[in-house]
Amino acid sequence: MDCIFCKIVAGEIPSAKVYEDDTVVAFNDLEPQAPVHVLIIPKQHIASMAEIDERNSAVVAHIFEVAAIIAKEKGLDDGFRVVSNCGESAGQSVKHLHFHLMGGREFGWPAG
Ligand code: DGP
Repeated sequence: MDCIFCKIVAGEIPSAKVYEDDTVVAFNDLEPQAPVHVLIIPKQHIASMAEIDERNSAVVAHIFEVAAIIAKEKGLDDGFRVVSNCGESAGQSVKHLHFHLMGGREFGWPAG
């Protein structure tokens, strides 16, 4: 499968990893939109949030546990944002489920 994030999981493409365990990996985003911008992804290929169901939803819960760990490690005590773009109109460019963990600046709402 020609998936950039599967290649990062496999170590075929280098990344600046900040966390890894049996089911997920987290690494710095190549085009950071905030002082802290980490992508947290499942090692298993899941195309997007639209493919989450009762068989694979445990990994999403785990990703949120990992997000809290990384946010603490990065000192994001004032707050942070976690976003998953799903589908073209939401701006998803990589078709492997990922959550953007961003912090270190003020964020507007609603997101544009
Ligand atoms: P999205 O647009 O929500 O699908 O986010 C995809 C993000 O992935 C985008 O912020 C840039 C990042 N990205 C794309 N290719 C690579 C890569 O090869 N390495 C890293 N670290 N990030 C990447």
